[in-house]
Amino acid sequence: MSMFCYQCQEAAGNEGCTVKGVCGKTDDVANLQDLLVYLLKGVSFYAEKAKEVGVNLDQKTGPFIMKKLFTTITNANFDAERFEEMIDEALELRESVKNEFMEAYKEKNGKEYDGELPEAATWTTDNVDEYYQKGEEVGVLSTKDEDIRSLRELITYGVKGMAAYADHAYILDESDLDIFEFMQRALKSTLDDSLSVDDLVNLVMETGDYAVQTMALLDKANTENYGHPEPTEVNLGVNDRPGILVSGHDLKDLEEILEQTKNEGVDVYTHGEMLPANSYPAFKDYDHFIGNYGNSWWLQKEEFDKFNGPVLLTTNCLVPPKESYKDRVYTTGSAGFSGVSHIEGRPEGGQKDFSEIIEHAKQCDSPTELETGTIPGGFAHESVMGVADKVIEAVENGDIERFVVMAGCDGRHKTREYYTDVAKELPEEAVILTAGCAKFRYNKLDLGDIGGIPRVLDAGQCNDSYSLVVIAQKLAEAMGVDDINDLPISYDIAWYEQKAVTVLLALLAVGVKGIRLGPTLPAFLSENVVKVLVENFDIKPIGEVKEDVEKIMAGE
Ligand code: FSO
Ligand code: SF4
Repeated sequence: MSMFCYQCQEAAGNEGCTVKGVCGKTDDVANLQDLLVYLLKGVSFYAEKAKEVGVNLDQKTGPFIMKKLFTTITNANFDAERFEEMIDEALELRESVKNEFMEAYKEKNGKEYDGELPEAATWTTDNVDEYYQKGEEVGVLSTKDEDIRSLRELITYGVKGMAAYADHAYILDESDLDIFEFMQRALKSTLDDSLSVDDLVNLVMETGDYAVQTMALLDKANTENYGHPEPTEVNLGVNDRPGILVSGHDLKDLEEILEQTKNEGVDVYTHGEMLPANSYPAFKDYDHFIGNYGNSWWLQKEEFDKFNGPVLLTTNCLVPPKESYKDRVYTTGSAGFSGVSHIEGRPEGGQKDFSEIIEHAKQCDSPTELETGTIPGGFAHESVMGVADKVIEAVENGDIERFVVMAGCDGRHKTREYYTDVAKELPEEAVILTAGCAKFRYNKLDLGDIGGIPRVLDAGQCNDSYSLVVIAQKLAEAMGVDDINDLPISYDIAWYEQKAVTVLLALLAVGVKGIRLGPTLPAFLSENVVKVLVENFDIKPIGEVKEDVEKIMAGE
């Protein structure tokens, strides 16, 4: 075995990737990612210890940990060289926070610190080659107890997703020191052998609370900068000018691309998780913002080929590019791939420089048409609650019998056809609430509407699952229901990568019970941890379509 990773739903054999990732991640990159996470735990250790002696380093360590964790999410960054550099930076930062802690300790206690130090806080080398070996040693399997390992990883993945959402907010000038503090406390706790299963279960629950807080922060950042998404018919067709395709989740990157392409004779389209950008008022003023091209992330191999112009990956999900279009792929932010051009970060107070992509686009053919027509989007909390009266009336008179939350992710596996089949099988009195790339399994089916309310209400990106929570809470309030589980809402969630873990923990934190989770339960959940989730939250795996739909409609 040269690597071990089981952080996503596509883990080989639903156990773990051991030679190369199903995602395309090499063993080298997997091991470097493990070492980077390990060192971030070491940084967290000192940052938290420093608080005990009255020094708060969160402004310095929090953003660093957040940005680096984001790069280790599935399908974000495949660039070994970039990980070597990040490990260098992490060693440097750890040294600096260590010194600050040691000095403050001595000053406060009048003696040198002589407490225990975990290896993540002390290991170092000058030799980059040793990074690879060390990464293999300190990965997931270094925790021997299966339940402790499972809980440590569940917390780490929840924090990774939180880091991604916090970073999107941070880019839009919204941050929260409490979230940084929690991320560090959680990472430090995964090094602590004295913590029991119960302690770690409590920390898992706390991760859910902070997940809600982080998603709320991002919702605030997005809506304050770009307005509240409004119901929109998103164009699926193409124009005859060359275009730039923007994928991933970063709205600030899209905004700057739109600004910099004004009057350049180049159009802009969204792909995958950038689709919801079409529903924000701020982006509607750009005439050259044409619509959405293609579908879910995993179809990019065919769709990027046909787009003919440059593609910018602002975050995950990147699939190792084919040679036929590799020279047209650009990454930025947390995303990266060896041999692919990377657009550097934003200078203080300025914009990223996308001129290379814009010039590239001008040399390209216009996109090949994949489809025509439109799909509805923009049903985040503000627009759904704007028609709350209509929704409540439809529930009360039986036109809407049930809402089915089918948020989360899409993926390559054929078993995900389950979600398309559920959407088709649900009776006409059911409305699907969705967010994230899971929607691509059914958002182009003609499911009609109920008195003008579309039967698929798309709240936006995976982080906009927060909107679905707000909608549930506000509906409960308006309908005089005390417990959100008494609402006619069922949850049939599809997961893929770590942001979906964060979303799942957020749903548990607001008290949602009875979630169906698929297409498989996470490989990183041990039998006993699954038992805890079943006992406390009635989580269940998906089953057969017909049977599940019957149960969903019966509120089971
Ligand atoms: Fe999907 Fe990928 Fe948004 Fe994920 S594109 S899978 S949960 O990155 O973040 O929903
Ligand atoms: Fe395997 Fe998923 Fe890890 Fe990639 S991210 S190596 S597919 S478990």
